[in-house]
Amino acid sequence: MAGSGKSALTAAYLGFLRKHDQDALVVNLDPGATVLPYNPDIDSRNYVDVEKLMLDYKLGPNGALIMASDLLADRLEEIRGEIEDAAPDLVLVDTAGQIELFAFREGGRFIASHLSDDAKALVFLMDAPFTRRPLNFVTNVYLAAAIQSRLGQPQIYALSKSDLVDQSELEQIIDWSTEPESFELALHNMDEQNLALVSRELSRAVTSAGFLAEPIPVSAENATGLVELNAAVTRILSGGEERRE
Ligand SMILES: Nc1nc2c(ncn2[C@@H]2O[C@H](COP(=O)(O)OP(=O)(O)OP(=O)(O)O)[C@@H](O)[C@H]2O)c(=O)[nH]1
Ligand SMILES: [Mg+2]
Repeated sequence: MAGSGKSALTAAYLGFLRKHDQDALVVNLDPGATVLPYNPDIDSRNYVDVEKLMLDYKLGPNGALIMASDLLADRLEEIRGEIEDAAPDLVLVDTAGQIELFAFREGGRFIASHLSDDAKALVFLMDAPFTRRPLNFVTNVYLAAAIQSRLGQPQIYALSKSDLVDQSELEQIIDWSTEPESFELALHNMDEQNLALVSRELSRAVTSAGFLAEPIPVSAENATGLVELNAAVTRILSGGEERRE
């Protein structure tokens, strides 16, 4: 989701990888970004100019970003070429905040599958302070499932900004993710029982389809959880985990 900490985590993970002498490359796929907490090796802003699209085509910011995403897809061969020339061990790709751009439109889906022919893993961020409320948890679970079914890449769940919530709240979110009964109990204790009922049915649909895995608490602020995140990424990229295409 927008503002869930994607760019901050990209910066923290990149720092972690480089500290451990890994040859990592970072790609900024957000053409609308103004300030980034890392220095992109490959930058979508070198390929499309969102401000110019707004002016030239009289578009609003979202219309311009949609157009930018389609234009980027058209230039994917060049971006792929930049990655292939650098031949790094690992490429971190930071996506745009507008989730529908990347996940739900053809351009984003095309980029996600064709950016590289090598193994890929998608890290879905669940913003921990947001996710601690049961209805927000359902929203995240649904978005995660929608992305998984659209992009078809192996997916890792990270609980971002974990420094902003208590340990007990983190444990509760993890319980909700791994034990559907514990989430149903939380819904049962909610005041808005009409919403709880809908949420229960929605979450049952997703959990019974096996979409959710245990989320990994991470903090870009404190650089915590990166060992665990890296282990999960490595497991998928080295083929240790079955790919769901
Ligand atoms: N305390 C804390 N704040 C964080 C953490 N990660 C990100 N933030 C803050 O959350 C805000 C959004 O972070 P970004 O990394 O820009 O989030 P994003 O998902 O890249 O945002 P968009 O690209 O705009 O969708 C910033 O103010 C960050 O400083 C974290 O681990 N801990
Ligand atoms: Mg960002």
